[in-house]
Amino acid sequence: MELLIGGGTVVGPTGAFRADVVIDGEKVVSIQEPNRFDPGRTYRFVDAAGKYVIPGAVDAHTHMELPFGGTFASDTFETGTRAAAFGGTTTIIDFAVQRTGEVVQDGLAAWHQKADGNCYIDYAFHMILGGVDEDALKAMDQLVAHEGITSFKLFMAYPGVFFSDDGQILRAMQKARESGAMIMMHAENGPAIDVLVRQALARGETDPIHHGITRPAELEAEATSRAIWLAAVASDCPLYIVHLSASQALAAVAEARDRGRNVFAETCPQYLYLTLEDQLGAPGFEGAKWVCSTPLRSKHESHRRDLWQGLRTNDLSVVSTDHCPFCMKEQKELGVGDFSKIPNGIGGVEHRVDLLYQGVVDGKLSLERWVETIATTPARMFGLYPRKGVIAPGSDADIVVYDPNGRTRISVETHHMNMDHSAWEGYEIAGKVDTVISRGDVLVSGGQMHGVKGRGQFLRRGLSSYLV
Ligand code: DUC
Ligand code: ZN
Ligand code: ZN
Repeated sequence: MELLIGGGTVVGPTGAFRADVVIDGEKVVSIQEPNRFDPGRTYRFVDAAGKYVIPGAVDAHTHMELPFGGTFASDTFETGTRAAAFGGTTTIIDFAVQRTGEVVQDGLAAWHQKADGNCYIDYAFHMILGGVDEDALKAMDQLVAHEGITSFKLFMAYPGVFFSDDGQILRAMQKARESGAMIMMHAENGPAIDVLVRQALARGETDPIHHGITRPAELEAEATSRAIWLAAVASDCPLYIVHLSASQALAAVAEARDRGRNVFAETCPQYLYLTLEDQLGAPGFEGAKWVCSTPLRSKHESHRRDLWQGLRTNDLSVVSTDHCPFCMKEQKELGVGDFSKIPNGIGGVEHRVDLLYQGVVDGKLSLERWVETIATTPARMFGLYPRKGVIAPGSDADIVVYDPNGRTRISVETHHMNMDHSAWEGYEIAGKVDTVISRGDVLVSGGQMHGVKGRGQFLRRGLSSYLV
């Protein structure tokens, strides 16, 4: 029986209009004038009166079970995708990992094994390259041609762990340029950061706030510029800067885009709302909850204002979470007395749709731009469009009914992520995820999960829609 989402306002990047959406099986079949449904047919009905009907959100940056700092990110694909669904995200793109010294295809196979049969929502992978050598370069072509993986993350940070030097980066960019793949860059100058970290620890500066102080905005800006120029040398290789947090890095991206370069960037909710002083600088060891890289920036500088502006001007095209949760107990605690040992990451896969909707309520984003940055652009950026990211005939029926009259209060008591704290404890949002539909299944309604683990499918991705 067809499913009809009736009486709502359908929102997409180009506008919002009253319409009913009809779903047959896993696909959207029509978007039609309200109340004009065929009287001779019976439908299952989702009442969207007074609510927004938006494409299921696509989180292009998550790290389920990431090995990091001697431990693993605390959400599995099971717990993480379930939490994502509660928050209105119906697709994640997670980062498969090639550890240094490991064969790329082995790293990918291990990631499939973690995810296969465990996901509540659809998922795809980027590939982290922990070592660019001849084999890895060949593997890039193979992954693009045969595995549906068309983006590769490199690190200018974390020497000895994921770090690639400039020569390795250039070679990977040249390879990506040939196939049309996207290079995703963690842009921070790791060797310089390591010097500052050692100096701070030698001075006895061990609290979590020093994680942020030793990763200054200048070293994000420097690495971002260097990545942009290396991509230019690689004949304008497509480049996507992940988790951009600093105004100076944003300026480098904006300048490159003004020069017509294939340069894109994302930011994350934590950089739009949270700060070095208020969160990372919380008393005692509390600040460890907000240790992530790139770090939260100072509230006395213009970062947050500039990031919101960058979202409006499209110099920031995407909002992802960089969901990388660690519990305080036994995980973040590894860094008591030495901030450099705190596993880096914030969990937020459940909250991105709400947190960005608050930007609409606050007048910082339009309704259309909200949908574009959380759903449509990530789908287009990473080769999932038009299957994902849009409500259109033929697209997957991944749909969120969002209630602008509802309220959401974020707390560890009510979230679904596998974390013993919330980075967003007490945050109130003037809106609420009402119903979440994934490939035609009503996954979440009435605050309950109706889906089962393992229903989520692996998505083979094409090339980015933004490249000519
Ligand atoms: N940043 C984080 O905060 N966590 C995992 C890896 C990264 O780049
Ligand atoms: Zn990163
Ligand atoms: Zn990340």
